Amino acid sequence: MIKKILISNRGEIAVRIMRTCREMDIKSVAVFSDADRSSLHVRYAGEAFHIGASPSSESYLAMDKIINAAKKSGADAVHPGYGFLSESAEFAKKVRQAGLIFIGPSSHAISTMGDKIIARQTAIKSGVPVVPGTTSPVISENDVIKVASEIGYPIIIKASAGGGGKGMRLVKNIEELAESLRMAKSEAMAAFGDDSVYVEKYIESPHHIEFQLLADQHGNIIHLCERECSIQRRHQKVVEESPSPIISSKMRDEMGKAAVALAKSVDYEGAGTVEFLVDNKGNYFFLEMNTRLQVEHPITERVIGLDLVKEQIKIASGQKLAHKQEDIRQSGHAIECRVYAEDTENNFMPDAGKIKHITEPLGFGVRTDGYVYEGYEIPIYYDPMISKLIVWGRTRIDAINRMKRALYEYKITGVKTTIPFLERIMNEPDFVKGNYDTHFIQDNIDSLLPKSTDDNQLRQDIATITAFYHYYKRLERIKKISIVEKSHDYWRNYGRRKNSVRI
Ligand code: MV4
Repeated sequence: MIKKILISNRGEIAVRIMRTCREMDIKSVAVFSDADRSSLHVRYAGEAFHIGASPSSESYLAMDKIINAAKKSGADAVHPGYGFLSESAEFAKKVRQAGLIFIGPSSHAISTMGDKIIARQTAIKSGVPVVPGTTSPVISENDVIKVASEIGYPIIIKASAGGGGKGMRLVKNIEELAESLRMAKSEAMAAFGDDSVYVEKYIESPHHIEFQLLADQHGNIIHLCERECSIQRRHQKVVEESPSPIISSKMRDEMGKAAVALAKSVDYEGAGTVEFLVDNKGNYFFLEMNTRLQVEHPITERVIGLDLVKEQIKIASGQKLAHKQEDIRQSGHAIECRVYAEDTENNFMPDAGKIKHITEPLGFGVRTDGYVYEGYEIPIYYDPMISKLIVWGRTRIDAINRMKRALYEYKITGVKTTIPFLERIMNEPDFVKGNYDTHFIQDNIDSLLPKSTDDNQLRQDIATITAFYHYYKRLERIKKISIVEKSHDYWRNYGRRKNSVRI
């Protein structure tokens, strides 16, 4: 029995995990850095341990400090959340060596999937389709030229230690090849200390579609259907939805079975996600496997009706999955918007600072997973994501309309946020039609960012209003009457004052 869990994370995901702990009558332990003393995850937890300075390397990545805190607190288990140490095979191993339960898969599964070349080989062995390309690290320029002549240009060079787009290079023709290979290798070396790269055929306008898995310690694995994650900017997801507008039930079945087969081959345990690229002909290819709970897990929770953190904890305590594949069905439609403290008009620069005011959306079919409150100062040290807004609707269009309503209700002042940008995505005709791929934001950037002509219009309107204001003020002086009310909302008070006149 797990009675106490240390959450080795911060922000919204730490709070989200603790909420489930509370529902399961499990005590939660927070860890925090200098910058997070007044963070909500510290306030929400049963107890909290200060583990170091603000930089992650001193705190949320400091394995020994976290494990010491876990031992001191008497926790039975550690939940790593996402990011930070969640996909560190070494951390999983150290936690277990300390006699604690690591809520996640074996370090073997983590390291197998963390090495993208080994992951690709594992997918091939399990009969899961992969993009045509190399199955071992490429050594020389000639290796690359040889595979490129077999599979045809364009090709993509990827770092084996990478993932999420780091150390990737698109090669359109043989002339670009040598330089791109050098760049990919040096980028990989700088980012991961490992310059192994591999080659794939480049898929032109793919969809990014991922399958959620649950696997218990008794060899049972089920999939919880897909999430459509194609709406992203610079490899950062912005909007996710489930079901995907492009997946038929036949494809869902097939891809789900492929994902389960891959997980079986590494004796997977816990929650995991298998990512696929889907091309415009409906072919799907294994991309990566994420061995953690993901940011976008709530849309799956909403359409499937399961609390994924609760499932993770039950699995980690040795319980069997309570659901069979036949019991799993998507019900309705869920969309998630990620709200970032970023200035969309200034190249999405993070905008740290104090939250002056926040009103979160409420009402039927709306969920927010966040951690900021009025007066809270967003630290500069970590990810600028403030919250996730998740809505459900019976149909996709109901869900879109509900998301627009919820974004309208969402008010945050003090920092700039991506809320207006998300509203424009919800109003973009190709999004509404479900007609989009991974290039959506890039392809529609002009209508998604406020146009300078809008700004000019705004300036003109302000000038016109100002001119009228001064005109009426002069009339008031001359005629000794009141026209311009003090109230901002003049129309509400119209007719209440004896000496006001209609304008
Ligand atoms: C690709 C690809 C096209 N062809 N691989 C980007 C992140 C990393 N996980 C893999 N990525 C891609 N791999 C082949 N063979 C296009 C992308 C890609 C992408 C993938 C998913 C979501 C958004 C993306 C944006 C640009 C490129």
